[in-house]
Amino acid sequence: MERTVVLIKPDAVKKGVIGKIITRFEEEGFTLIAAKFLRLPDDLLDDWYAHHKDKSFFPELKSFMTSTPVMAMIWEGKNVIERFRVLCGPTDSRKAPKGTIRGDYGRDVQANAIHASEDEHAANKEMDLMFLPHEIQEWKR
Ligand code: IDP
Ligand code: MG
Repeated sequence: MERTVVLIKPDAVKKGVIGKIITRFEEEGFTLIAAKFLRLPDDLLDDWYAHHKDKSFFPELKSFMTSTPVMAMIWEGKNVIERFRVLCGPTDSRKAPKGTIRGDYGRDVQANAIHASEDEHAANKEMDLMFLPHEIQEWKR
């Protein structure tokens, strides 16, 4: 079964909407198979956002992403990668329609409430960076 990695980012953690975001995924019928609440290490962020490491906004992005702990999760289900990207909405929260997670809870292009893996390659990389094998629970809803 397909898996994706989600981070509930510091802006959404500060807003107190962790539960509301998780509820959306539960109501869609997806299965939570791993979760932890942690402050992201600096070197993990370098790997996670390697595609942005030369951008001018990278230092600010890192300080935003470490401003509170984040809720990191793996979710499982049919087409979960694509489905979660749709539920999140576009990167820039100001352009994200109401009803999407970023449209409802995000603020701008950086503080956009949530991360969800872009594709299977990213999902595999992010699972390896974030979770140890014994932290992933195999179960069926
Ligand atoms: P995605 O999260 O929708 O996949 P990416 O382009 O992979 O978007 O960017 C990763 C994260 O980097 C975004 O979610 C956002 O928090 C941050 N980011 C992207 N572009 C900008 C920017 O132009 N300014 C500030 N932060 C940005
Ligand atoms: Mg991305």
